[in-house]
Amino acid sequence: MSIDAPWWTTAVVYQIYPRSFADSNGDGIGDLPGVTARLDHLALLGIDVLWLSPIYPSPQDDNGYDISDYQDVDPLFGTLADLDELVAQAHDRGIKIVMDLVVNHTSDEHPWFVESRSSVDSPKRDWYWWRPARPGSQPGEAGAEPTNWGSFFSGPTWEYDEASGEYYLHLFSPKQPDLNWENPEVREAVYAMMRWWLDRGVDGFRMDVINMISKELPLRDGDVPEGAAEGDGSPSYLCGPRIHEFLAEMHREVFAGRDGAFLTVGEMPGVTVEDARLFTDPDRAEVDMVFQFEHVSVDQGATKWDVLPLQLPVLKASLGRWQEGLADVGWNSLYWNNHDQPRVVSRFGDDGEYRLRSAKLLGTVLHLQRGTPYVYQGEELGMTNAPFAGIDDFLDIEAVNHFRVATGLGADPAEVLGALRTMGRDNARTPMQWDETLHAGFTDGEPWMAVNPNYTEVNAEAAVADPDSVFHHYRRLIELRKTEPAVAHGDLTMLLADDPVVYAFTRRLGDTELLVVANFSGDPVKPEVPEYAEWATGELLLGNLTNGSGPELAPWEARVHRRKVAALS
Ligand code: ISL
Ligand code: CA
Repeated sequence: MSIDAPWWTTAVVYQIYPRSFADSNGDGIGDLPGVTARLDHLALLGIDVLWLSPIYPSPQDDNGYDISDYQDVDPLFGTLADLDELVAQAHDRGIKIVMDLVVNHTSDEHPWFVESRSSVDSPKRDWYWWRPARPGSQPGEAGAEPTNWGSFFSGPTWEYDEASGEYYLHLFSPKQPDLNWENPEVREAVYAMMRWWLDRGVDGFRMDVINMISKELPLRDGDVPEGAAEGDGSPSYLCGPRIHEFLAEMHREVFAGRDGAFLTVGEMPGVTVEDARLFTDPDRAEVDMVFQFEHVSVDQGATKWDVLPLQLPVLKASLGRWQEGLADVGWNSLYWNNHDQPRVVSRFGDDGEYRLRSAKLLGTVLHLQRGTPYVYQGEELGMTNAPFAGIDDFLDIEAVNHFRVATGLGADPAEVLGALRTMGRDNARTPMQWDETLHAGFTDGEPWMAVNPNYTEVNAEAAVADPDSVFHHYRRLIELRKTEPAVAHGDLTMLLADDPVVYAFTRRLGDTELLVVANFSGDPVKPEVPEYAEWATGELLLGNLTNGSGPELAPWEARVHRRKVAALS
């Protein structure tokens, strides 16, 4: 069957967080030669694209998401020549490279910002968001900030610059000032930089918080949620009035008319299905797909630190709505994990007795949906959250600031720590577990962050050697996307919406129908799927138990069945 669809509809992307992937020179920090040396692991897994988290020169306030030079490599990670070598070696293996594009903000040490801050008359003053103090208040005093917004990393979004008597905007850390996309010079500089990377041979971009680049003018106070110290500025900066215009312009200026097969994915906290239809409609030429956040917020309350138990029907309803919403227009990205999320086997699975089985189940449920799957380093091994003993074990700026501010306001330190252990981003950032030698084979030196002690059991070498491992299950899932067209292109129908433990859906393309059934619990269950007895005696395309059969699913069992049906005309 020949299907006319973009190349990335059958692709799988693997995300690397370079600092935690593989260290080649013993300084304890992962680097580019380390990645290159491990490309065969990725080739064996069968992925098509590698997304590299930022490797640019950076003061590392937010581990590289604070960039001080967009057109070089931080010595921590290597050189431009190392990057060229990685691109060449990846291309040799048929793997594309997607760079992280962090252009909502720069580092405060980027020459653009240094120049901007140097004087109110600087030609680059307007490249960032400078504002005077709130009328009637004393510049620099608490409450004098131009708006009442709280930042993602605690504290106000405004930093006072004594020299000029004005404030600059930073939605994230004070070392991450927001660029002013209203200024056409900013946009042109960003597009030129993107073209430079494509000319160098990279294959696309993952665009950091790209739905925050258009701010609604004038900037104004946000509502203050109950119990919060600061206002919610998000209505002013999420999917602002010019966001579609900017992304269409970016596409025109950077990609239009260029030969090659590229991938663009926009990270978009707070994006709705309706917005995403517009962003990913091929006729509008903005981005290929977006990262939405709804399904990784179902276990969170008013803030991410307000941890709620997973309710499977809520998760299913969310993912099901995105499947339906982007069925006829646009395209989904599919992910459980990235460098900002806790490990999924600890979050939605069982990282104890059923670690292997539940990790495979989660991979199955995700990869059998319609969209482009993303695998985050270590997910293919079933890596788990880390046993952080105390606050000193947390290194992420978000965690460190949250602990300081929350306990300063009187929160119980034990409770704050509990939330950090469950939701903290550090869980994703412990070093990749390669083998059972000291520091899991990640480094010959002292790792920048402690290795999860379970590496003696959970590591790539053991997983590759074991045909029943999570690794080989992911390898089979990735292969299935290429060999069974219904996986990439079939339509999707959710089943058993209210079932508290069974995740079930069908996929259909032509005369092929697939059924995915998965038991999200430690008890056996009979799925109430219509005609399941027949399905169960038919073809088992893939499962996470060697001998899965019969009408009942074992604890954390997942099955993919296939049957032939009358083709829809
Ligand atoms: O993890 C989060 C904090 O609760 C998210 O809100 C995260 O900050 C958001 O998804 C944006 O993430 C991206 O931009 C940040 C950077 O810290 C993250 O690592 C990056 O993925 C600022 O550049
Ligand atoms: Ca290193």
